[in-house]
Amino acid sequence: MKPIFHVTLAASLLLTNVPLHAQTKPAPVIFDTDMGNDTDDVLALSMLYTYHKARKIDLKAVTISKGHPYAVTFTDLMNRTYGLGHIPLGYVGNNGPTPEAGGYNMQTVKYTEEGRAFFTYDSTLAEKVPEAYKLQRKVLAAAADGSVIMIVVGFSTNIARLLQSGADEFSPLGGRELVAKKVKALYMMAGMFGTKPFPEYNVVKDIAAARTVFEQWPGQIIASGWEVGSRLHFPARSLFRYYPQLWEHPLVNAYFHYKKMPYNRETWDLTSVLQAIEPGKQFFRESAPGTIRIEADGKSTFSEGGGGKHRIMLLDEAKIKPVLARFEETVGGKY
Ligand SMILES: [Ca+2]
Repeated sequence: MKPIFHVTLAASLLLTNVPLHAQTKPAPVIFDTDMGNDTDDVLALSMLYTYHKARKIDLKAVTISKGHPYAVTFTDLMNRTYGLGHIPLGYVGNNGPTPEAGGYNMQTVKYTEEGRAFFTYDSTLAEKVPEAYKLQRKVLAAAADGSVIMIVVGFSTNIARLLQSGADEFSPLGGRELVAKKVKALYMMAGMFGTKPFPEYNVVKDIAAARTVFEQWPGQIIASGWEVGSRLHFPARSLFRYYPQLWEHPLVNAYFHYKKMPYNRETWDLTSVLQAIEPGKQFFRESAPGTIRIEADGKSTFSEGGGGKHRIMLLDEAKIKPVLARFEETVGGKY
């Protein structure tokens, strides 16, 4: 009987060879991105794929806030490349911010070498997917109360539209009530809270939407200001290690298109993903709660206290190395 026992034990170990965290239900996540304006969006999305495959999260939707249709086309190529082509996409529409093509979306999907195309793509996909805030409403309506983690690493356009939305086929609740009921926390890469603040890109491209969100969001907001990710430079060499396909992989292809290699890009968007999904590891500190305000010119300020529900992320010098190491792993598909 002994050998049989061992075989059975080995088989059962194989069957149960899943990480401990998989035993809890993965957290539903909505990722909102201005894909195409900088490479940190691509890296941040690949981190989410890693968490999704490890069943740490359930990536319910990726919504696009860049008003160029190839942002959707490229994001779909990314989803399919990672075997996640079923994850729904939403689009801000061609009237969204930054309607120019950007640095890699179109260049990557159309890329050829010696006449050979590397990728298949759907140039008209943006016309077929739902509007971003509608998809967000659909996901929120179907989720458990207080469960959804929202990560916004572009403009506030889509989530301002979500807040201002009315009852529809998905929910009788208005946007603000729906968010209050379903969203656990909103993690945003937005603003600049360091010394000599300036109007930060994600805010300044749609100031009205950013004001709407910071004034009306009913729940917690954890903001990663420009000053956090600008101190963390993604080691481009790790792409060679984790993505030996190089140009034949859309992530590397996009990274190579965006700037002349080699370069270690700032990791603004990755900081919000890391803090949203692994807050317990304390890669960053969070300030005491307070209020973020957006001035008319797009500058952002944060003041502690006053019963506010906003926090800003803080980075200690000693955490720079461990954060970068975690970025490399999770971008590279290693949980
Ligand atoms: Ca971004």
